[in-house]
Order: sequence, then C-alpha cells, then structure tokens
Amino acid sequence: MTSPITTRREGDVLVVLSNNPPVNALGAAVRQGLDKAIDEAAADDGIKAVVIACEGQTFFAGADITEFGKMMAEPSLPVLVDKIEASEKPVIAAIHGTALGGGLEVALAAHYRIAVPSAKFGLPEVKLGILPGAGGTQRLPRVAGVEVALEMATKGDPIPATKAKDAGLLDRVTDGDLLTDAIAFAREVADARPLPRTSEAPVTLDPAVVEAFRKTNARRFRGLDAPNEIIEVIETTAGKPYAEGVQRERMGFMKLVMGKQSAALRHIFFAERKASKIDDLPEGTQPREIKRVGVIGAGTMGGGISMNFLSAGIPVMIVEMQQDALDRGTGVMRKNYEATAAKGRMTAEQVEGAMGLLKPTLSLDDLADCDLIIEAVYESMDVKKDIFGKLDTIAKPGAILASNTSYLNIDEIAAATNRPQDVLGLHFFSPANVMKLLEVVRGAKTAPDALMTAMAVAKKIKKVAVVAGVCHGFIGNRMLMPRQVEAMNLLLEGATPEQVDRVHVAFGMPMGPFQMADLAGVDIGWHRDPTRIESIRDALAAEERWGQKKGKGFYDYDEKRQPSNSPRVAEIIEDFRQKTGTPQHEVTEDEITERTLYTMVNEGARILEEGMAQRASDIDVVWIYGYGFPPYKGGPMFWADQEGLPKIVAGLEKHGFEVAKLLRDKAEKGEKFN
Ligand code: T1G
Repeated sequence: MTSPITTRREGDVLVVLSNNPPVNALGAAVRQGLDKAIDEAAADDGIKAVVIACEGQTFFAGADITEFGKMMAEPSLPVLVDKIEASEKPVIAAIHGTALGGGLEVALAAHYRIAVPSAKFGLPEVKLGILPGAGGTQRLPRVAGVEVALEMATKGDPIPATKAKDAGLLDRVTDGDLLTDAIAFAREVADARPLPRTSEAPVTLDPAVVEAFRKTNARRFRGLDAPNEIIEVIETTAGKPYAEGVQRERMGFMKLVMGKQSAALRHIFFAERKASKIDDLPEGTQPREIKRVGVIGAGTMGGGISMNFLSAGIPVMIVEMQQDALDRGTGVMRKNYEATAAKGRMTAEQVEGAMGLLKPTLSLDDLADCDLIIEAVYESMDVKKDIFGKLDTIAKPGAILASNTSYLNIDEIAAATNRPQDVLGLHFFSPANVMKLLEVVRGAKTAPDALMTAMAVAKKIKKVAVVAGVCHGFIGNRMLMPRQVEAMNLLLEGATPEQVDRVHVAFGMPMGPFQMADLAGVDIGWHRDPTRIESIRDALAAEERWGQKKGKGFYDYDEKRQPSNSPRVAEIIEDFRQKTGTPQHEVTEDEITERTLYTMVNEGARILEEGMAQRASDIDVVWIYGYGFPPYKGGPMFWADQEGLPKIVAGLEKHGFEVAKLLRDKAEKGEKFN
C-alpha cells in the first residue's frame, strides 16, 4: 500500500507532501509517513530544512475521527508532534485550506508557519466532545496567549489567516505559490538558531481573564463536558512545564473521548454527512443544473426560503397574488439582510448583491424558465393542487416542482401534474433562512435525478438535508405529534405547562412543548371558531391566548416577553379536568420523559419500519438540526440506544403504549438503532 506521504529534495530542503483525500486526515499511514520523513531529514546531512505541505483541498484537517475508539497505531499524534518539534533542522508548515485540530497541532509543532490568505485555523475538537489532544492546549496559549486559546479551543470556530497572523500563529502569509514560497522561506531560516520551539515559549496566566471567560460563557457551556474540561486544562497547566501540561491534557482527552457526550457528537458528525447520501439511486445519476429559482409566496416562509438562494448567489423570481403582499415580503427580506449587516455578518454590498438577484412578480407565467420552483403558500391541499396544475403548463420541461408543505401528501400534489417525476417536497424549517434542516420529501414517482438535485441544492444553500418518505408530518413533525398529544394529556391528568417544559429544558431542549407552542403560535392549525371549544388549546385560542405574539398563551408574557405561569391557564386546565372527569395523579418527571420522549423514539421506530427514513441516524439529524435536540445526546435514536432500548420499551409499556415492532425486536435482541 503506497504511503500517502511522499518526500522529495529541492536542493537542501526536504519537501514532505501528504496526499490523503479528502481532507488529509492524520490517520495512521499519514503519521507513519511523517515520522519516516523526519527521520529521513535527520539522517541526510544534505538536508538543512523541511517543508511539510498537503495536496488537495486542505492542510491536515485533524486526526482521523474514524480511528477513535479503536487501537491507535504508532506513532500517536502527540508523539509525532513532539518529534517534529524536536527536529534539529527547521520544519516549516505550508498551510492552505483548513488547518484544524491535529492539523493545527502539527503546524504549531513546526518551527515556522506560512499560509495562503484563504487558509483557516481552528481547534474544532470541542465540537466532537473532546479537546486538542496533541499539545494544542499547551502550544496555543504559548503562541497566541491564554485568551485566544480559550476562545478557539472551547468554541471550535476557525479563524482566518489575517487573525492567525495577528495572534502570532503564523509567521508569513503569501499571495504567491505556497510551496515555492515555503521552500524559499525554509532556505532563509535553514541556519537560524535557536529553533523557535512553541512548547518552550513562556505563557502568562491572568486568573481574572480565565474567571471572566468562565463567567461569560457559563450559560453556553452549561452541561457540556468538553469546553469546561478545556478551560480547566488550560487554566491549571498554564505556566507549568510542557511535559506536565501534556500529561494533564492527555488525561482530559481520555476522559472526554470515553464519555457519552463525545460518542454522541462524533455520531452526529458522521450522521450529518451520511444523511446527504441516498442509498438506492441508480449508478451514474447526475443532478440537474439549477441556475434560476422560482418561489411562490412571499410570506415568512417564502421570503426565508428565497433568502437561502439569494445568499448563495442564485437568482430568485418571487411570486405573490397581491402587490402589497409582494412589497411586504420583499421588504421583510431586505430588513433581515440589513439586520445581518448591522451585526457585521454581511457588508452593504452583499445586501445589495443578494437583493439584486431578486425579481418580484405577480404572474406565475414569469416562472417559465426557472429550473426549480418552490411553492410556499397556505397549507391547503386544494390551493396547492391548483398551483401545481398551473405550474404543469407554465414550467419548462425538466424543471423541478417542490412544495414546502410541512405535512401534506406530496404524491397527491404530484398527481395534479403530468410530471410527478419532477415533483418532491422541500420542507424548510422556520425561520427558513436560519434553520439548517431541510426535509427532502421523496414522492413515489420522484425521479432519481430530481432527488439528487434537491440534495445538491441543499448543500449549495448550506442546509443539512434528510430524505423523508411521504407520510403525515414526514420525520420531524410526525415525531412531534405524540409528544404534543401526551404533553396535553399530562396537563389534563395533573401536570402544569411549566412542569412539562422544565423536564424538556433540563433534558437539553431549547424549550419545552408549551414554550414552543407559545413561540410558534397556539393558533397554528386552529379551526378559528371561538365557540367550538373541544380542547385546552381551543379554549386558549378562543381567548386570543395565541402565544408570545399576543403576550399570552400557555404562559403570560411581560413587555420583554418574559414568561410567567398564568392563573387563567390554570383555571382553563382545571375546568377541562372537571368537564372531562379525567382522574388526577401526581405526575413525576420520569413519567413526563417516558410519555413525551420515549413516545418520540417509538414513532421514530415506526418511521424506520415504514421506510420513511433511510436510517436511524437520519432521524437524529432531523431532530438536532430542526428542533434543537441537544447534539451532545446525539439525537433521539442515539439517545435511546444509550438509555438502553429495553428501558424504553418498559417505559412505554408502563403507560400502555403500543410498542413499535422494530423497537421491541431490537430491544429483545440487544441491538441498537445506530
Ligand atoms: N476524520 C475523518 N474523516 C473526515 C474528517 C476527519 N477529521 N473530516 C472530514 N472527514 C470526511 C467526512 O466524513 C466526509 O466523508 C469527507 O471527509 C468530506 O468532509 C488530536 C483528536 C475539513 C471543514 O473536527 O470540519 O484532530 O462523507 O463533507 O464540507 O487534537 O470535513 O465524503 O465519506 O465535511 O469540505 C478535528 C472535521 C479532529 C475537522 C471539510 N478535526 N472536518 O468540510 O467536507 S479531532 C475536525 C471538517 C483531532 C487532535 C484531535 C470538515 C472540513 P464522506 P466534509 P467539507
């Protein structure tokens, strides 16, 4: 097996190149090759300096995550980076793409670092629930200072080359040919002594800085093992000898990598990428080209959907029936962009650029040359069928016709056209320009290339796409239903909205079922007849307790939208308990978990049984990117695996639920979903 590492002499410089697609992950073969190359340089008197560089998309993007949990082949990354630094001949890291995790640690162990302007530098280990385990917690504070190190290591976001140079991470940024300039740089420093070894640099620790950082981020890091451990490691090792510091780093790494949170976060890392693959597409299926998009409806969803494409530089023709609705919709889009620009996340030119790609119109006919048309109008099957019937004659052959429906039957909508092969669902989550999840709903007759096009478009507009089958609510909303039904039942049986929500927030959800209802709108899907009161929700809606937008819903809200428990809601609930004669009991937290979270897992099992999701990990991705399920729990199916499926089955049976066959089978066989 040829090594991914090759070496060649450029005069007295040894050029060490890694070619390990797709991201030059520092797997065993790469480490062994680098190890050999350092030995080769040391043994050859004709070599005066070494350049380490990578072919392809990027400099080393970190350790090979697929190796975690397995026996690590020698040399380990910590041993390798120390060997690089110990080299008696200067080692220059030539960086392009993203030097991430172990990749940045290799660069920090080199004596010098040169990069192209577009290069990025980061320690994303924390996003995998671990910490920089190859000297990063020791070298980064020494090179860039404790504050920068804390920020980078606990948040995991990469910084650009300019910032890296200012922080002292980089010696040079070159606009020229990276390898040529790196070799020239190597020649310049070939005789420079002493060699700058980052592990020998001093580090100053101001305890107040760490304390302030810890306080500022307390909420953000609450319940998360990795960032808190990283703060601990950096704080307790700063100022100590490097050898001692790496020991403590190693301990922290081992503790985290064996932990549940890291297992969950690594699961999601791969699950997100697996979700973009469709297992049963015919070989050679190619996506169609999408140059121009049409959006029907300029309301909240239509506007948000349009922004995704405009921000990706794709022109959008947006259609409304009335001029004032069209103006309102495009006005909201501009306002949203300007708000982003005000936060410094966009320039004014970029706002104009995006809005310049938007063409508002009142006529569906103007969508004739769109390659993709997305309908985002009122959730009425009749309205949608009417629109798709018209699109059938207006849209050009091969145009993909998508509905943003959140639960209606895509096959029924497709049947309103003579081109069901071009019809699918693109279910965006509100706010559509913010939420990353996109459910791609595959109709019975959706063509393979249409489906592949949807997945390619999702990647282009930076969405995380998951393929769903045609069923009520697809994947996410279908699992939400039993959760909401049981949450309402619990109110009738003695629980309060606050008690149910508290269990969910303690679990790690951003909000509980009732907080979510107040945010989304208690009146969503309400029959709007205030005289027809058949549920607690009807009663609230009838009194215009429609949620935050009305200052009252399941909770009362002050002018800053701060919630408080509502005596009126308690009365309404009590009234319903009386009217329905529901037996009351002391509702426990376990019962809330079993009836609102285990039931979601049960529905997820049914979704898998029916083939409405390709894999359990897809369901996890839906919940993490669509509903804020805590990533450090890996998603509902992964979490159920960690809880133990027999425990889930027992919890469901305790409350008389019918257990999905797949769940019961797996529990009985000791199997897992993932
Ligand atoms: N290990 C193994 N496979 C990886 C990988 C990695 N580090 N990074 C990416 N892949 C695979 C990915 O699964 C996908 O596979 C393909 O590469 C393309 O990825 C000791 C312990 C670099 C910004 O966390 O952030 O170093 O689906 O679709 O959008 O301190 O990949 O094609 O089969 O994401 O161009 C730290 C993780 C590791 C970086 C490129 N490093 N990767 O994004 O491509 S821990 C990371 C990324 C560590 C040390 C510690 C991104 C990217 P497939 P992709 P992309």
